Amino acid sequence: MKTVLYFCLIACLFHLSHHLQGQNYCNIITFDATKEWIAIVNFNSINNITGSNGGYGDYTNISTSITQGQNYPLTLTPGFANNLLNEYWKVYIDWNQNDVFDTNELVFQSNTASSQSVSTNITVPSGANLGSTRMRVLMRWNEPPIDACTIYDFGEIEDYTLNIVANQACPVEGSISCSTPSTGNTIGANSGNLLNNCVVSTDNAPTHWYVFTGTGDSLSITTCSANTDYDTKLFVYSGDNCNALNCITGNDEMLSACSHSFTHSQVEFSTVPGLTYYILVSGWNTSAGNYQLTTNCTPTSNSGGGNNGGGNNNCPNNLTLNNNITDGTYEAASSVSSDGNINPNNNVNFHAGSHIDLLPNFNVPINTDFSAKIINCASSKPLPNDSIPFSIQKP
Ligand SMILES: [Ca+2]
Ligand SMILES: [Ca+2]
Ligand SMILES: [Ca+2]
Repeated sequence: MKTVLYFCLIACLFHLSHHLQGQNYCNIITFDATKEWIAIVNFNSINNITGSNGGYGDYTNISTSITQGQNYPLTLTPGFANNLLNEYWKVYIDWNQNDVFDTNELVFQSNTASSQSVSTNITVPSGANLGSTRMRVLMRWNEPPIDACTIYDFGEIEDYTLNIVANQACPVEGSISCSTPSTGNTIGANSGNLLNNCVVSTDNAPTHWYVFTGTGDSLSITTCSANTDYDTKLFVYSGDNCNALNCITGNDEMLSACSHSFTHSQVEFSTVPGLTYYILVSGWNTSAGNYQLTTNCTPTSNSGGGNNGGGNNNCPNNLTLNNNITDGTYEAASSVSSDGNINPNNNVNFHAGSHIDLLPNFNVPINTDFSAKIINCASSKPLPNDSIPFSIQKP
């Protein structure tokens, strides 16, 4: 029945390649949208009701504004000429605005074929580039669309424009990576004074925000540089969005560790793969100026024996701590999911390969056990999430 439609191959190829001329995005070629098509695209303020567009609907003149870090519902509805048919969907958004729908920019794919509407929620990445970009909706009969560009047989594609705007609680300058320095100037920037103190006071200085997606490495970030010309502070938070951030670490002065100025700052912490970290470049009191952020990622390694090589997230067989701790048994401290200090009287979570230090004033209740829960590690001895005892060395 549908084979006859392949006869229009040449005509359709010509038609669509002509239709898409002048666009930077990959061309798309569909063969037939006479039996089924994209009928409704509903995303934030977009509610576009259409019939068959002959395989491609260019609705880039229709746009909606969406905010970094926020969620938006998306509902897609197929339309049919006659019988209901089962359709698969994919949606891409070019978050980094490089005119390519990268594989990690697939924001939705339906798992089953359906003749009904499908719905999902789209989260705008905190590090999505600000400004105008493209959303592409693909619908294909009976089989999932292969990618954002590949030729297929029955269905339709529609393009829309999205305007990415900053979250005013933490307007993000961009993403930082493991090894590429970032430079900026905070003079005249928004203040980050809505946040609670995080290790050091947050003050009222103008701020810049960055995001970093966890790699599992230990990440160090410093403003120590000849290109930094003011008294900086650095803060690191994690969270789903910047309206609900958790303090990871903060620093004001590097002191003698920075050869350029003792007022520059440095933080280091273990990252959880895939977790979003918010990096706040701030200043002491109301200080502002030029800065250079230098980043360095190193595979994490724990302080004890038994780890099967650094950075591979294998569960360690045992851990030892080389700290100046008095004899006795110990109650573990607050959950830490990264390198850091253990605070008194809590239990400890940390990631395989993390390094932890006990503070000199670590509280040691008598007759209590000290244990750590190893999470996010790969081997079976001990099992992930098993608690294993620390071996504490005598001073
Ligand atoms: Ca349509
Ligand atoms: Ca892209
Ligand atoms: Ca400082």
